Amino acid sequence: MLSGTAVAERAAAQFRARHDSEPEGVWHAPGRANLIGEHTDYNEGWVLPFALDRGVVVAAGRRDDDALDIWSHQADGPVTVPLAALGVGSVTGWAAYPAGVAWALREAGHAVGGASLVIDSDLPQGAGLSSSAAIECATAVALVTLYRVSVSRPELARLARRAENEMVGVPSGMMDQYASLLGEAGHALLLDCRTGDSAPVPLDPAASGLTLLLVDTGVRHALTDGRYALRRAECERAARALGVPSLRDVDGPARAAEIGDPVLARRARHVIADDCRVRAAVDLLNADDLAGVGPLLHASHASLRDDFEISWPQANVAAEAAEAAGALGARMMGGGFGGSVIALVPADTEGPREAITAEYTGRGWPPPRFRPAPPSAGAGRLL
Ligand code: GAF
Repeated sequence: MLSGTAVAERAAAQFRARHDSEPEGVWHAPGRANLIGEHTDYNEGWVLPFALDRGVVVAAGRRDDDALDIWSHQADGPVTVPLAALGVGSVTGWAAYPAGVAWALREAGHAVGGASLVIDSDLPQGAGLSSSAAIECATAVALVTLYRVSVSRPELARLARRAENEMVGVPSGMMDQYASLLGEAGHALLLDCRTGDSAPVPLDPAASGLTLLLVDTGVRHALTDGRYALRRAECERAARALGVPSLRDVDGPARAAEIGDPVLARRARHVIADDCRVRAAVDLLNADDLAGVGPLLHASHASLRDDFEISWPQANVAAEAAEAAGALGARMMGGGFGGSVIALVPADTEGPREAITAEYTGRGWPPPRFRPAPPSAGAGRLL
């Protein structure tokens, strides 16, 4: 994988080759990891994600023909679409993410015009690191800067999410776009998904002699495959069964037992308990006790595996092997059914890495990929 700057330079070179002109700028938006709070965002609860040091870049320039011309290093292209033709269903596949952002900005009344966009990335797709939100957010910061449109970061995050919900058709929550746009180096982002209020929370693993290690299990997932939407619908039914607007409004996981349907009761128990774990994690981080978050990660994984039922064998093996080899806690991360595990490990990561790799090779699985995940800055301009 290339570094962020090398990817930005490759995108700029590709822009020159495609358009015979300099890009007006190159913008970057990171992928995200999530420390804790999974499937809580669309239940109007709390999440604690952070921005990664990898992401998506967009080399961009304005056009005077009121069209979008989109090319991606990671996809077949280009896709060209007149702005006037943008609407739900007008663009499908990967290009729906950037085109959807232009559509959402214009729907909100922002005077964004035509643009040439060359997209590149050093973030693996399908690894649960939110490459789709990174495309949306990099496009969003590029377009508003090109057209000198003043939009706050929270509003940009809401519009990027609208693009994903309506143009792509995934009923995702707001966590990924907020993390990508509002993340800060050395911090996680506490986000209240009902109010949209957010606050940075100190998260500096190196200062505690620790590392947040991402384990890409190699199992690919897509939020578009219907299983994410099914969980969301189950949570809505669980909230109705409890007579509350959303699961956010339930005080503690014990109340889930009031739900007659055992599947819905388990779904609710996970969401309510993970909301509690987010707030416990914030208290620990504010008390400079990152190590204390380890048991919360362990409990969250068990809850995602047994109650929410979205973990997968490679994630379970990675989390268990990491903890057996000295991790303070580990859990599956993201939408589920594939992607990455996040493990809180000692700064010397070799023991857990070797243990996980040995478990994988012993089962005949391809070895996983490891990436340290230092909490990094949110989206901005690179060149
Ligand atoms: C995906 C979604 F896009 C997020 O909104 C969130 O629901 C997450 O899965 C699960 O916590 O990343």
